[in-house]
Amino acid sequence: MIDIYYWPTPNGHKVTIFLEEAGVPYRLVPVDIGAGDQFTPQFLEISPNNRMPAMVDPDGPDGKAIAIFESGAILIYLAEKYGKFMPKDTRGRYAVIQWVMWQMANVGPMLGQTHHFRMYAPEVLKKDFPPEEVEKRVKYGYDRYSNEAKRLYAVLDNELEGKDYMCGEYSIADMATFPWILPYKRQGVDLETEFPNVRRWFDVMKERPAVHKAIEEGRKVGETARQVSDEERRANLFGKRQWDRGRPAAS
Ligand SMILES: N[C@@H](CCC(=O)N[C@@H](CS)C(=O)NCC(=O)O)C(=O)O
Repeated sequence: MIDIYYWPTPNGHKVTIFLEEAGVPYRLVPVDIGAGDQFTPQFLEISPNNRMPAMVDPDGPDGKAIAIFESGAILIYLAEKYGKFMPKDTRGRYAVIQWVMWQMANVGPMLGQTHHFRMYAPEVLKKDFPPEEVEKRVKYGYDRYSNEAKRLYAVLDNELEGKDYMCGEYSIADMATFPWILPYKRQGVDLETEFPNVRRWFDVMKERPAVHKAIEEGRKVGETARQVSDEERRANLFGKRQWDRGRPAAS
């Protein structure tokens, strides 16, 4: 059975949405990123960038196990293995792959930074600075990534004009992008008035039973989160480097 090294985050949801949609059995191996599981030697063996999700398929292309990290690579692998959610002709295939790459290179990293500067940076800074100073320090990143978020929503909105899904047919491009749009309110985005095509697509995606199930399964995994101090959680998520976990420091 396919093992997904997983925590209920947008990048994790992408993969479970595919597996639920395709009806492929899988097992979730929790990687509690707040508690630092992403730094264990066993996990780094399959995901050297210390990020989840990662996948181990015991039944790889040559009959041997294969490990893959990066959610976009996992989606492409699964789409090819199961012959689903990606067209087979070269033109259609690359139409989907380019939007998966767009999500991976833009939507994930930029909206991740949007979350960081709108939510986490103020939380971290308020430990050391008074509110006016926090606001001053956070403002550049806050504005920069909130604007970038809107730019990306506009790109998506244009692409969805007159279409049910990003590439016409439902595909891994939608599965990759939707989980990052789910927390749109946190990104300071108003779907209703500014991005009507995204709103329509969002509502369709949210109602898909497999999407629902994937997010629900994720919620259950989230309930297993271990108790760690705020300080430890922040260090794991925003500061820790692999060499803090036993690797020699760079000189
Ligand atoms: N480009 C990677 C990004 C993965 C990623 O950033 N995962 C986050 C959670 S969404 C993570 O593992 N964070 C742990 C950490 O920051 O140490 C992918 O799409 O798989």
